[in-house]
Amino acid sequence: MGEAERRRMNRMPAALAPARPRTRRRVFALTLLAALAGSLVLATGASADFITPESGGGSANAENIDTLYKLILAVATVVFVGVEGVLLYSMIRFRARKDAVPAQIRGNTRLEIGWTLGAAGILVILAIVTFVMLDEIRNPPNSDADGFATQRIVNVQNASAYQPRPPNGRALNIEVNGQRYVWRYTYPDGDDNVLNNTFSYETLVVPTKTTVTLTIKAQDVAHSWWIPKLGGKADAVPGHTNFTWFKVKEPGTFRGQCAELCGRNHADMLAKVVAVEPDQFKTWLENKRREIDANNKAAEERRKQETQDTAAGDSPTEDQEPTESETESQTPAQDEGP
Ligand SMILES: [Cu+2]
Repeated sequence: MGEAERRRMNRMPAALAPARPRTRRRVFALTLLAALAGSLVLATGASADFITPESGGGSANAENIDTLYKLILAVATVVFVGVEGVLLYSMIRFRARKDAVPAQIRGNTRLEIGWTLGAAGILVILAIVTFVMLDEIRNPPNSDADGFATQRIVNVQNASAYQPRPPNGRALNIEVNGQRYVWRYTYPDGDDNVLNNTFSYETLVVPTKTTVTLTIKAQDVAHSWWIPKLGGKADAVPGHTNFTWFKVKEPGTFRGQCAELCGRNHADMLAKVVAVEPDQFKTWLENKRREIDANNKAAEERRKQETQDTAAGDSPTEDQEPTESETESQTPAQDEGP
């Protein structure tokens, strides 16, 4: 008997052995359990903010993005577990050895129409829910009654994108300017001249309960504004104005960073949003204004001093020119010389 023949003979009893339903059921149960456990580990609650978007600032856009993501993830998990479950069950339950003739079944029209309509129905429902929620994600709400007093948003120059604004048209509109490698924030002051506005770098201070709209620009290369807990990213592109918004409920600090590789020190381009109570914000804004004014005044004095010094002599070394009395006292001494 040849080697191949013997192997074939040895395999025969196994192929003909009667099914062992209890073992199969146990394998199936264990597999299903593993699949369920796996999907639970991947599910939202077990790993909050790990696979789902961050939120927590109370800003409706970030919350809605997060909710929408979790909703779709839940539906997808149910579909995944269902499909994989049926697949694994069929593989184990109807497993057959070589040469077995499978049951001859042709298509089941009712079943096929059923799962086609089912899948389409799930997609339609998800699409409707998405479009309903998209409105609250894109369009800012009004500030709360006890929020910071804001002005009407005026049209931004060179705005080439749609600027969402609250129903009453009022918001604290702050310009975010990306530059290598820092974020600059310009706060509104009510007049058309932006050169004398209050500004800050890196840390953006905002009032709570107030709709903050951001006008996002870049002055050198493309950057990307991103504070994960306050919503999605917004690209800062030279020559183009982008918009986003947020409305923070409670005071807090929200960190982020530039999300577009913009050069050697891209990693240092951090951003921080500090939300404070509206009256605290008012005080901060006034203090910042005073600080900037004081610095401007000091710079002006220095400039004036330098102008005077330059007028007094042609070169800086001549600034230390001896005074008249010194000159007089020196001159006779020189004259007394031999
Ligand atoms: Cu950058």
